[in-house]
Amino acid sequence: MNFQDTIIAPATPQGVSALAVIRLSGKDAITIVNKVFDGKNLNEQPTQTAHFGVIKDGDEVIDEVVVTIFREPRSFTRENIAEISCHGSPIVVKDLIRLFLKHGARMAEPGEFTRRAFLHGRIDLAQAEAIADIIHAETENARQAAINQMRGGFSSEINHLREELIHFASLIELELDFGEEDVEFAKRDDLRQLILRIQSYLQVLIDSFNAGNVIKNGVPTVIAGKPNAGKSTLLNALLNEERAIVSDIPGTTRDAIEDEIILGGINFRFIDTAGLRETEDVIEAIGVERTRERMKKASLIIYLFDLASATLESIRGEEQALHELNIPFIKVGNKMDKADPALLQQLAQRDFVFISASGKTNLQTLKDRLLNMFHINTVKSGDVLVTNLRHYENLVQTRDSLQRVLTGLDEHITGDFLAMDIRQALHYLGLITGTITTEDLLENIFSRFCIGK
Ligand SMILES: Nc1nc2c(ncn2[C@@H]2O[C@H](COP(=O)(O)OP(=O)(O)OP(=O)(O)O)[C@@H](O)[C@H]2O)c(=O)[nH]1
Ligand SMILES: [Mg+2]
Repeated sequence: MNFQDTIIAPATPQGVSALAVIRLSGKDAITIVNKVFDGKNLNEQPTQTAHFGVIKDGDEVIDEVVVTIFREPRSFTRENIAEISCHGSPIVVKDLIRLFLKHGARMAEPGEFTRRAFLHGRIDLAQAEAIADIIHAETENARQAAINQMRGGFSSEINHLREELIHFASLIELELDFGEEDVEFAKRDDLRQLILRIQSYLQVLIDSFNAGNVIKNGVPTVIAGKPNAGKSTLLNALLNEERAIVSDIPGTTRDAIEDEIILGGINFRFIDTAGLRETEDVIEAIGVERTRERMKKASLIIYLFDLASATLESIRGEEQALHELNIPFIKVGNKMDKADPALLQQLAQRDFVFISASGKTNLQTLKDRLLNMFHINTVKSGDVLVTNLRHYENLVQTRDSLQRVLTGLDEHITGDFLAMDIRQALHYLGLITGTITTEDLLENIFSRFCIGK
């Protein structure tokens, strides 16, 4: 990838719309557009201004447009940018892009605009990742969490703490230069105080990841149970849609069927599965195997018991197997309309939610239970939440390295070892905001953007 080039990409989705926007960024962005723009001389216009005119290929008018220009460094990429608002026809967009390619622009790679913004110091890596999250946010909460991160989030605090730590690291390294002499430039007590301060900040961020992850990625929730328990009926009832086939023949569902709904600001992805049983049917057996795999990977299991046919003994056996999975679950007794009152009595103290999926009875109780598993408040402007696994992992690594520094201080280890652990912590902190990067990491992050971002 050559960052000297001037790049171009549509900034709006493909398809017919009232307007479409094409964006160019790079040294020649404005001059390239100026070559084909009939209106004013764009090269003489100040930054942050919009200009009406027509774009011509030779004598042929391609479209009437508005060109907005941003001059470096006052633009998103800190390069010259020209944004062309044209009519929202795929043909117009294609013809305009082809014309600009002919005049020296090249197609942008996915995420290249944002990558340039990062390379020019306009945003840090965590903010760049937040931009992708904003685009992909599916709930109000996810959007707000991403906006907060893009607007600075924990980046500035982390950079600040990192600088304080660098200060100590260099003092300790200076001590090492004095070799034999017994000097101490870095006051050990001050260092300990600083690390304790950083640790408590890191811990708040680390603890926020549980909620952050749920907010950003939703909760994959597997609906499991024996054949005919009413799993597909429940999925349909939750979705308010006849999504899965329901029948009184055990073994109806084979492939997993999934769909999402937003409850209380959280995106739940419900996965209806094949009923659990030993079976001679080869296809059904594959389905059952898949159910077991899905259950192991779920964040939550809604386990359905068929109260019309279960006994206390059979229920105990299923409960046992469910506990062994070690995954959060909700025990749901379905077909309460057909249940033996004596059985209901026996189960009363065993933490069941009783519903009738076909009668849509008590579904609200089940939904409340779902939400209660996740204590998530509405995300407000300014709340700092870690939603990104990469950030979370680096925060944990930083905390662990700093813990080694603290232990080292307690054991009065020598400066060179202290310095090593501090450097390690600095490394992980730097990875979060992108002070330290590798080509692979950048490739990995930006390739997940769409073209034009
Ligand atoms: N009486 C009663 N019947 C129900 C209830 N919920 C589901 N059923 C019936 O139970 C039968 C099985 O329902 P399904 O939803 O297909 O069951 P399933 O768990 O998906 O079954 P498999 O896909 O075979 O594993 C159907 O005849 C439903 O109409 C309920 O609350 N009460
Ligand atoms: Mg089913």
